[in-house]
Parts: sequence; C-alpha cells; structure tokens
Amino acid sequence: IATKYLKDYQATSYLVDTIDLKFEIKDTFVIVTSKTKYQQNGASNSLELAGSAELKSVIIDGNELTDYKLADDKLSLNNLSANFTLEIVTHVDAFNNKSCMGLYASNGNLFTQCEPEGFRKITYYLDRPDVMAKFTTTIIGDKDLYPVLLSNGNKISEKTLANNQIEVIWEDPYKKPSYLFALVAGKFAFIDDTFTTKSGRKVKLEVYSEAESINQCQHCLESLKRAMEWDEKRFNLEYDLDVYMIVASGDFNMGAMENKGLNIFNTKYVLAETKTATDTDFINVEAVVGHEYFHNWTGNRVTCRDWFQLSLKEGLTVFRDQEFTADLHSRTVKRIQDVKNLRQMQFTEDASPLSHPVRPESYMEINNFYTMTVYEKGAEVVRMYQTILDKEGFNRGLALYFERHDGYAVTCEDFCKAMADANKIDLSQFMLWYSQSGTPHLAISDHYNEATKEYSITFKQSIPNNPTAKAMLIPVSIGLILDNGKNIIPDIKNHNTIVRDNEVILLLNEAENTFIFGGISEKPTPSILRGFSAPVIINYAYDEKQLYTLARHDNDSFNRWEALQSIYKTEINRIYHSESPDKFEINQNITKIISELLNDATIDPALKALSINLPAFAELSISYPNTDVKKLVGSIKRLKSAIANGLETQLLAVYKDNQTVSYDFNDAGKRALKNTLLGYLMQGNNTGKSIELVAAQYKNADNMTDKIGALSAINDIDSPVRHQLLDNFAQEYANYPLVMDKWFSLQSQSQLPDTIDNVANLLNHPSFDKENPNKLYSLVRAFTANPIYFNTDAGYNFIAEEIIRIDSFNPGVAGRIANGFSSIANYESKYQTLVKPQLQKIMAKENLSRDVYEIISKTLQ
Ligand code: B3K
Ligand code: ZN
Repeated sequence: IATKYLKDYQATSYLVDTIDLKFEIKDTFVIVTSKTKYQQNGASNSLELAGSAELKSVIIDGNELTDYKLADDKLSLNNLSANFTLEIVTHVDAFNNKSCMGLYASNGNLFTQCEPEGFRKITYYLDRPDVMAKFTTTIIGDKDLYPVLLSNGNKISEKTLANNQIEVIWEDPYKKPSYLFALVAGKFAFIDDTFTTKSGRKVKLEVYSEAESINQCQHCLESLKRAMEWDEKRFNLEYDLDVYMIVASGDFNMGAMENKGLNIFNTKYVLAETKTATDTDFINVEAVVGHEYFHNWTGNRVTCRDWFQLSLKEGLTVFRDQEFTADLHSRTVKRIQDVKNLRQMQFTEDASPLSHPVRPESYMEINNFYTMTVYEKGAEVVRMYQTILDKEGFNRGLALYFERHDGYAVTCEDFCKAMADANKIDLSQFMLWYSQSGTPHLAISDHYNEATKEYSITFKQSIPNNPTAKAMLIPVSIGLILDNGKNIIPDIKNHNTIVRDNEVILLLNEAENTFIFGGISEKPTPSILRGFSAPVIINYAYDEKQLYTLARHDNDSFNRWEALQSIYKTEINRIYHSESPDKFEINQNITKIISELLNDATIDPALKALSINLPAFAELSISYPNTDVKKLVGSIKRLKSAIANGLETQLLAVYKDNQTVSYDFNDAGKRALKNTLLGYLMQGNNTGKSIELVAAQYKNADNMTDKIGALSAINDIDSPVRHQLLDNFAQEYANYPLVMDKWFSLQSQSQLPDTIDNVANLLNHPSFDKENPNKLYSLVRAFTANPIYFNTDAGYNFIAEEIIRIDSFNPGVAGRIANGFSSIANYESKYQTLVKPQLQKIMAKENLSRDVYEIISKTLQ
C-alpha cells in the first residue's frame, strides 16, 4: 500500500472549467454521464483521472475512445489537445453501497458523500481539492420514489418527463472542488424559513428529513439562523447563494458535510426535541450546524490545495464553531469542555503510535486523518493566533486571507502569512505548530528575590516523544496571586510579552525562557496557562496550599477549575501509588473545598458540575507510563466514593435543590449538576437510598437529559432496577434510532462483569443494525473506551472480529474503530502481549482496506 507525501505535491496537467453531470436513477443502479471541459495546465498532454465506478464509455470531443488504459482505479489518457471535452458514462451500484462514501442509498433515499475521495466512486475525474470547476447537475428519477431531487447551487429547471419521471437541473455559480459536490434524491418532508443577510439578500433556508422525524427539525433550522447572524457579526461574513439546504441521513460516517449549498447531515446532528434529545444534544446540533455553515467561507470559498492541508479548513472551522457556542452560551463552560475533550482524545492520540502533526507529511489513506489532531489541536493552533494577535488583529488577518485567496485552494502557509502580513509581524516560528507532532511539555521553575522584590519564572519546553523538535512559539497567559487571594497585574520586564487589558501573555520562543516581574511584595502563586492559552502540558511543582489558593482565588475561571483538577489528579496519584487503594483515606481538604463550592451561590450550576467532575481515565492514563488499567480505574473510583460518602448529606441536599419543575432548556446547568450529583451518590455506601432516587428521577423525568442521567448513574450497579429501567427505555424508544444509540452506548460502557457478553449479544438486538455507522459507533466503538472490559482477551477479540466484518463493507467505520487499539501502547506490557495476535489476525484479512491497514500497521510498530 503506497504512502503519499506532502513534499511530492504537483499541480495537475489539466484544469477544469465546467463539469455537467447527469444522474439517471434506475431501479438497481444509477447511470452517470459527466461532460467535462479540460484545459491544459503546463507542458504534459497526458491526464490521469481517478475513478472506480463501472466505466461504460469514454468520448473525447465527440469521438468514442476504445483503447483507453484503465488500471488501479485510474483512467489514463494520452496525446490530448490543449482544450477538449471529455464525456464519461459510468454505472454506479448505489443501492448496494454500504460504505457511505460516493453515491449510496439509505432507507431508500440516495445521498452522496464525496469528501475526501468519494467523487471518484461516481465518475472519473481529477478528484482533488485544487481542481475547481463550475458544476451543473441534472437528476432524473421516478416521481413517486424520488419526488425530491437536490444538488448544489440554484435550481434552474424542473419538468415532468414521460414514464412518470421528473428531471431537475441545478447550477452552482461558484467554482468548487469535487469533494463539495452533493446530490440527494428521495422522499423527504421539509421545513423552511428565510434569512435576510446584512446586505439585504433574502436566503431560503430548508431542512429536510424523513416525514416521521420532520417535527424534530425546528432546533436545527433555528440554529442555522443563529449561525448566519453570528458569522456576520463576529467575522463580517455573509452567505452567498439564494438557498441553503440541510438534509438528514440516518446512515452517515461522520457528523455532517459542508457541500456547497446542500449540507448532508447525520440525523444525530439534525434531530433534537426535548423528549428525545439531551441538553448536550441540543448544543451539539447547534454547534455542528454552525460548523458546516461556517465552512462556506472557511473551506468552500477558500479551500485546501491538497489533503495534507486539511486543518486549514477544519482547525479554523472548529475554532469558529467553538467561538459560536462560547458567545451564545457560557464561554468558561465551553472552554473547559473543549479542553477536557482535547486532553482525553487528542493528547492521547499524540501519545500513541498514531501521533501526527496538525499538517501530516504523509498518509496511506486520507480518511484516517480526520483526527482529533487535525481538528481539535488545529483549532487550538488557530486560537493561538487570536491570543497572540488579539481579536482585532486576528480579524484583520482573516479579512486579508479572504481578500487574497477567495476562490482558491491554498495552504497553511498562506493562512499564516495573511495573519503575519495583516499585523506586520513575523510568524515563521509559529509554523512549527503545523509540522511538529506531539504535545509540548513545559517544565516550569520560579524564584522570588526578597531583596529586589523580583519574581522570575523559567520555562523549559520539550516534546518527550519528539526529541528533535525545535523550540516553538508558545503563548502562555499568566497571572500572579498573593497569599491573601489578591490577583496582581505584574509589571513585566521582558520584551517578548503582551500586556493587554487584564492579561499578561508570555511568548515562549526558545528551549528555555525566563521572565522577570518587578515590584512583587511576597512570593506569589503563579496562575499559568490561563484559559488554556496553548495546547501543552505544564509541569510546575505546586504545593497543596498553592493549589487551594488558585482553586479559591484565581480570577481566571478556567484556572480555578484547572486547580481543582490538579487537586484531584494529585490525590488519584497518591491512591494509585498507595499500598491498598481500597482503604486509602482521602485528604479532607478535598471534601471541604467541594463543599464550599457547592454552597457558593455565585457559581453557576454548570460550572459546579464541571468542577466536581473528576479527570477521566483516558486523560490520566497518558501520565502513567505502563498504566495498570484496573488500578487507575479503581483509584478514580475510590476518590469518587470517598467524596460521595464524606459529603452525602450535602450532595443529597444540593441534588434536591436543583430539581427543575417543567422543562426549560435554560435549566441545563441545574440538570448537569443534579445528574453529576446523582452519579456521585450512586458511588457512595448508601446504595439502597440512591437507587430509589434514580428510579424516581427516571419515572418523573419530562426530558431525555434526566432519563439518561438516571441510567448513567445506575449503569455500573448490579441491581434489578437497572434492568427494569433499561427494559422500559428500550420499549419506549424502540422507534427512535438515535435514542436507542444512547441505550446501546450505556451498556457498552458499563463496568459490570457481564458487559462483554452483553455487548456481543446486543449485536443481534432487533433495534441494532449491523451496517449502520451510528449503531456501530454507539455499541462497538464505544466499547473500545471501556477500560476494564475492552482491555481483556475477549474484549480485544470481539473488536478485532468486528473490524474484520465491518471492513468488507465500510472501511471508514472499520478504521475509526481500529483507532481504539492505539492507546494500548501506553499500558502495561501484558496488554500489548494480549493484543498482538488480534492485530496480526486483522492484518491477515484478505483485501484489508487501506484505512484499517494503515491504522493497524502503525499500531503494531
Ligand atoms: N468536512 C467533513 C468531513 C467529512 C470527511 C468524511 N470522511 C465534516 C466536517 O468537518 O465538517
Ligand atoms: Zn469541518
């Protein structure tokens, strides 16, 4: 299997002006005719087109070609003129396509997914992002089976043909790469609205889904309007077509896809209604709707030159959706959630054999690079530009980026250069964030000079699993806090610092940097990396008193949360290394500060919930070389139950205080807190009483958040009530696939000893579908995050067998599940011994996909 390298990039020998596509939907397949106008670009008169559909005919300027060369999914054409029209006919086996890539059927409706390389499954083309063309799409199908026929751009004609056929023609006035092409055909209901842009253009907004779920689409439509308005206000970016369509599909490999004017979404990110969606689902739908909408500028108008630059559009667009959620809801809550996610998923990726830079330099299968690193670390990289340049400077850079590159396919250098030029600064060192893999660590030491009243702090940067890494430009936001809790804005003596409003940002740029602050009356406690100003791991030997000072008095709310996390991490570490973790007596200061926090009326409940949430296994495991999985899980649990027992009365009281009367989304914080507390209470000794609470909450719940909260709390408890509630839930929601996904996930995550058998049996549950990506993610992939039961012989075997099964029809999903094996590299060697034969078994599968081959071969290394 070949590896592709960034350094080998070359422009194509021909470019495309226009492409006219015709789709004739037949009973068992689709006839696709593409008519493309090519134009020479350079000296070569040969052309290689990517394609894997059944090729029926090749016509160049009206003459049928018979001696074409077709091999390895490539059509080679030679001795071409400088300009020519190529007409290609293919038959696409859409109805048997279970890969959810290219043109495929889902519940009788047809959808496309072309990013990154799905278009080649439809026709033969220069299927790469730097080839941009104007698309016209004609769709012909049976009026009863396919009353709705959609594609990108504006509908320019619709007519009825003979034999109950209809023909619809769409024209997209904007040049685009093939990955943004989309087609939808089938039976759908829709809801609509209009949005008037700031320059006064009226845009039609339409959300399509199957008729039975159309009543769950309103939140999606409202979210779209909020996104459009926000992007105008925050970034001065306006929508550019007359219509914006979102279509929901129950079979989708990812979250959603930003096809020009015609987004196709996983139902998971469209459907949301109180009875079936949790508060988190509501926020996620809004965020993904925003994300895909924001791509219209950051991705579609300005796209990527090649797939190595994927983070150019994804990192930037994730940053934009994070800001959207932060502006509309709580900024601190959003930041904490994003950082938790980054630590649990991206830091672990970076500590695994699959570690790669934000801009990878090579790949076997690009589908494997829609990763946490490209997306989430990529977003942190974009955030750092804003931290360094401030909002105004960042917006200037973004405006220059669009001014220079609108309508083009560009690189990460182009983005960096726009930021640098618009602000007249040199950002060349910053480019290392795109090329160096691994999470930077900062070893920090400090010194207070009583005589001079100077405080100095020294940072040594390094990337442990990337020893040749060069020193990067790292913005470290910092504050100093005195023993009495006073936050001071220090008088800084160095040049490479930014002081703005109440913020001091140190710009680290060497292997070792020291900063000196003057006029400090006593040895302060440093509040380092405020707001998580860079995606790094900091190592500073805080003593207990300092951590409590920060947790109580830091005026950076993120770092108050962070200090509590450090307190928990320290304690978990002590439990982990103690003689008998089960009997470990925890530090009473922890229960004391939690008690204080819960009593503090000035803190919003969502933040309280996050503050008492312990760090997750995945986040902690990377800091335990050769992790003893069971011991670490047990240590976290020990701390949780000790807190539950120490504070039982108060937890119960706060639980009761945070009950909500009738459902209002604005009470989401209270529900988050209440459900977190219920989870705690269930870990305490008073199990009988807690089970009653769970049962009552479940019974009285008027919303999905509280039902799932109850089920999660009891999910690890071996009690008949757990079974009753799960059964009841399955009956009530049998006809709601997305709700059943939650039910499968819960069981897959359970810490009860029958989990492996149960998960294997659930594959045959009537609500399960062995070919549906959402189902596979909620049961099979979710199981790879079950530390105790995945990391067993039977667990590894189960996942290996599933990967082999799924790989034959959906390599994309199989690859994503295969990712689950990569974290084992950090665990005790006995786990590696156990998993090796399973990985070898996967490698031995005939016709193993590139997707799985790449992941497993790298994991085995
Ligand atoms: N751009 C799409 C990615 C689809 C890739 C599928 N293998 C989703 C998004 O980031 O918006
Ligand atoms: Zn995206």
